[in-house]
Amino acid sequence: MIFRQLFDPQSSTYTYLLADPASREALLIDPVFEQARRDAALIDELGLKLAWTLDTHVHADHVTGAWLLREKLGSRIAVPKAGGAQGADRFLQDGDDVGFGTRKIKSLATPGHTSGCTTYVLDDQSMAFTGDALLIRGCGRTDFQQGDARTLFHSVRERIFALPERCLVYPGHDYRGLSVTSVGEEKLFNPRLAESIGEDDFVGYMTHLGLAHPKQMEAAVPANLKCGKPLHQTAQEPDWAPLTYTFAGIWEVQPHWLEEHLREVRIVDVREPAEFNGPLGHVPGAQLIPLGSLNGRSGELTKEKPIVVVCRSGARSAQATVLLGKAGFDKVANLSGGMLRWRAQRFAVEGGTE
Ligand SMILES: N[C@@H](CCC(=O)N[C@@H](CS)C(=O)NCC(=O)O)C(=O)O
Ligand SMILES: [Fe+2]
Repeated sequence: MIFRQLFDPQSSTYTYLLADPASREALLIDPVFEQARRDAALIDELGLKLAWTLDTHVHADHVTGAWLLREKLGSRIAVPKAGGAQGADRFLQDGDDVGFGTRKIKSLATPGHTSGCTTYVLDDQSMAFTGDALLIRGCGRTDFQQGDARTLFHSVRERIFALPERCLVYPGHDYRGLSVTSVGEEKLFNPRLAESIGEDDFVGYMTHLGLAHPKQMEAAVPANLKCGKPLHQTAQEPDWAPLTYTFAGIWEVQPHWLEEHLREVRIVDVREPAEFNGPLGHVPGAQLIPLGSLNGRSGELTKEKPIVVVCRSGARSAQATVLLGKAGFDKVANLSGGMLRWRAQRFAVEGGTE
């Protein structure tokens, strides 16, 4: 199986990508709205087709990417029925399966952090995605969204701890830099829920957590009750060229587009002078500003025309797009593959040798 654990640093949320290598069908558990573009780029680069997004619960601290990914990629949305969210394609109940290729995920109702919390268990019980029911050496709070400590205690002890001890536990969040645990490990070492701890001890612990409400809660909960559909139109994707967004976070333009639109953009070549005038030559009309002096010389550029940045292979110019973005240029893209691909595709150059 193809498996990736992705992280949103803003909310400390984990998103999980699972895919069947033969059919290339994928699903995403707990995608984050602001990371939808990143997730879509990864899915594209791995050659996958996103069949489903699944949410473990109605999140209080971030907006789900479910709606946005359905818009972008045509994936379908599955949510726990008990969470009360509207606008999904499937409403899951305890025991329901969601398939991707030859594999499937089973819903296990594990309420307590919220009343609709669901743990998703892989068909061979090798992995469980516990959302905020069970965290690594911790658990989700129980002081809002119909949270209830006694209910959570029974969900973890009777349902999650009934899974095989070898089953890896992937949580919805981690606030300390931990990434994965197992059922056996949490049974022994969870300071709130280990098998040696009683129900009343747990309830007492949870009653006195004293946490401030999540900063995004007032905006996140209503948005998540609509599967992350925004109230207002979201920021436009760049439309000055058919750009692609890489998993590394870079906007790229293909050489054949640049060749047809040379006059509409400003081309900045960030190689060294010897390379610019060397055997590879340069794109006609390109201006030379070596990467090392780009920060100091970005004042020479105007914002009227979009900027396409070029180097030998596309690596230094990718870095240059980030520098220019920080300097306030919003229409910037990297020439995919740099001069090497430009030459390989036999487009015109100034200077250089045949
Ligand atoms: N400071 C965080 C708080 C996040 C928070 O409360 N997270 C919930 C999950 S939605 C939780 O259960 N946290 C458990 C904990 O912090 O121990 C924020 O503002 O987003
Ligand atoms: Fe949560």
